[in-house]
Formats: sequence, C-alpha cells, structure tokens
Amino acid sequence: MKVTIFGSALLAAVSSVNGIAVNIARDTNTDGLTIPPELPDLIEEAKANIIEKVSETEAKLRKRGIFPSCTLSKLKFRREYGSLSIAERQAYVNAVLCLQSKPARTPASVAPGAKSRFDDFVVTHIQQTLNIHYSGNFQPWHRWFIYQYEKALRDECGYNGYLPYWDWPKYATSPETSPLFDGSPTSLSGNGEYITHAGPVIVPPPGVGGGNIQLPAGTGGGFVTTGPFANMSVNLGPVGGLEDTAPGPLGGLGYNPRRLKRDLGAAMNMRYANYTTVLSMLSQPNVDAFRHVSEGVPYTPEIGPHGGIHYTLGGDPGGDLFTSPGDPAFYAHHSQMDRVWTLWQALGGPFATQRYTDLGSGPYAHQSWANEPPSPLTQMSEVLDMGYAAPSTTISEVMSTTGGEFCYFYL
Ligand SMILES: *[C@@H]1O[C@H](CO)[C@@H](O)[C@H](O)[C@H]1NC(C)=O
Ligand SMILES: *[C@@H]1O[C@H](CO)[C@@H](O)[C@H](O)[C@H]1NC(C)=O
Ligand SMILES: [Cu+2]
Repeated sequence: MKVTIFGSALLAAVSSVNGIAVNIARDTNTDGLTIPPELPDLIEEAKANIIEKVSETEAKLRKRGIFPSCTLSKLKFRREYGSLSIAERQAYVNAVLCLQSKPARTPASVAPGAKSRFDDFVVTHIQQTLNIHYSGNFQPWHRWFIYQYEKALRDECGYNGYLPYWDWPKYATSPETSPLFDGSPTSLSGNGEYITHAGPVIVPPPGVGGGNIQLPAGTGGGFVTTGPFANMSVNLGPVGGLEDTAPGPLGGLGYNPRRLKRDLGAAMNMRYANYTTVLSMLSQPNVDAFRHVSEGVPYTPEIGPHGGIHYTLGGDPGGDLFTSPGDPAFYAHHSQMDRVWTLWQALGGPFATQRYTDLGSGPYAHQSWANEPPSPLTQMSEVLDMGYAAPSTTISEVMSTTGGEFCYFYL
C-alpha cells in the first residue's frame, strides 16, 4: 500500500487512530505561512515563566545557604541560526569541521565506519534508533544527545557559542535559500544539485507498523556542492527507511564513504512545519497530545513536524532515520525540536511541575516504538545511553533545561 499526502484531510482521522484528543490551533492564518499574533505572546510568556522560576528557585535556595547551579546570570541562550552574526556562524561551522577531524572514540570492532568524533554520535543514534523514537525516552534522549554534541563542540573544539536552531516556519517557503542552507561559507552547506526525481518513499523498518508513504520531492536530490560541508565524507549508513536504498556494510556501521546529498524544498516544509504547526504544538494540554502533534503518526501521511523536517532536508544520510545525525543540519532541527518542547514545558506556569515530571501514558509513552509490541511505560529512572559518544544519564536529570547539568533556554 502506498499513500500520497496530497489532497488528504488528515488530522481528525489521525487523532482517532491513537485515541488522543489534540487541540487544533485556531489560527486565523489558514496557510500558516505568516506569524500568527498569538505566537510571539506565547514565546514571551514562556520566557517570563522561566525567568521567574529560575530567580525564585535561586532566592529560595540562597536562603537555605545553598548556591544553585542554574541562576539568571548563568542562563545561556540558544539562538536562531539567522540571528547569529556572520562571525558566530563561522565559529559554529568551524567547530563542526573540527569535530569531523578529531579521531573517533568508538572502537573499530564496534563500528569500523566511525572515523571521527562527529561519527561517534551517528553510531550511537544508529544503534538505538528503534528504541528512541515514538517511545517515552524520545524527547529526553534527544535533548541529552544534542547537549552532549554542543558540549563536544565547546570542550573539544574551542567553540564559545551554543547550538543554533532551525526555526522551521521562518523559512518554510524556501528553506534552501535560508541562512542555514544558502550555500555560503557560513551556512551548513547548500541544497543538493538538482536532479529530476520523485520524492522519497518512506518504508517502515521491520517490526514497525504502518505503510509505505510517498512524500513530495524537494528541489535538489543530488550531491551538495556548496558551502563548508561540500567535501565532507559521510562514513556511516545507510541503514534503512527509504524504498530502493540498500543498507551499507555491517548494517550501516561499516565504512561506506560517500558524498552528502540533500533534497531541500518548500513542499514538505510548508505542509508539515509551518506557523500553525508550531502554534498547535504549544497549545497542547498534556505531553501525550504534544507528542502526537510533534511526531505525528509514523508511516501515515500525517508524519508531523519532526519527520516532516527530517524529510525536508532529505537526501543521504538526512533521509535515513537511523543515520540522520550524519548530516550536520540534524542538530539545528533537533535544537528546534527541543526548543518547542522547552517552550511548551515553560507554558505550564512558572511553578507548575507536571510538564517536568509527567512522561505521559499514550502510545508514545512506552519503551517500544509506538508501543508495538506492548511494553511498560517509560520511567524517570531510565538510562539515556550515549554509547561511546558521551556520558550517559537518566531521564529525571534532563527533564528541565534549568535543572541538573543544564542551564539554558532559547531566544
Ligand atoms: C573541496 O575539494 C576540492 C578539491 O580538493 C577543492 O577544490 C574545494 O575547494 C573544496 N571545497 C571546500 C568547500 O572545502
Ligand atoms: C500548515 O500546517 C498544518 C498542520 O500543522 C496543515 O494542516 C496545513 O495544511 C499546513 N499549511 C500548508 C500551507 O500546507
Ligand atoms: Cu533521532
């Protein structure tokens, strides 16, 4: 069975599949391509709540003679890629190139394809893909993963900034000409060269439910020839997830050097990650509903902004859900994923705790992919395993971006 997304009215139907009530944002901009007036207000409210929470916590702890690890003066901000100065973008790009030049820590006996510190992160993601998506650890796992990547850029490559994020709707009508992908030396490299092609057909991995889905094509499809990563070597993967793509050696962990491909374009971005989408995410009442909108339903046409933006980037390895961190733009996408989750958590109120403690009970709150086969609910004590890439931690340590080791927010 192959389903095409065009012309389908989906959200209502999808909602009943999983039996979760989701709020549909009442956006007066029916297309979602201009900023709805509610959105900046919500973002400001989230920021005000975080500032109140951090300063109150600091005051309380100080009264008890404790010096808190996260204070207002220590709070760091991740920023939108286009809002970084040219020098800041250059520093970020240089740090990523540096990470790609440092030797891997992953033993060759585990993954002979891992040739750099950058690749260590790709291996960790490949190994755990089926346990870290549509499961209760998805959000915390990726939060810790991108934080450790940011930390490696800072500690091992002298980067002084923080992870920039890809504000999906901002460039939805033309992601390939955005500051992230315009092909300039301070971009994350440009689109792939245009080749005549159909869009990707995504195929569920073995044991995962759903059907093959034909997605719209972008305006690239070929090799990336511009910008700082035009010459990078993609060493790992592919693993699977796309029709007509044979896996690389050793299930994707072998050495398989090839050039980066991308297929950026407006069709996927506008359809799956516009302003209405983001407003809808921020309006959800609980984590199950939030995740339902954010991650959609895998292998149905309603794949949500998470998958939607992965396939907006597309190409190789961007279009392979296992190997996707092998494209440096992965981290800008997941920084935005974390940003929207962080904003949503903050919107619970300055002193409300539920959005920092409730891992949900819906189909995506279990240990297995969409709870197939049925498995226990994910617990706060569960370990987030970073393999050879970085230290592991537990979910409870990462639920707040102003607690545990964290002290960051988003501008
Ligand atoms: C890529 O490699 C070619 C050939 O070695 C070189 O001419 C070009 O400048 C390199 N481009 C970048 C962006 O490093
Ligand atoms: C914007 O996103 C919403 C859902 O998030 C979708 O229903 C709508 O079709 C999208 N707009 C466009 C122009 O595709
Ligand atoms: Cu992932």
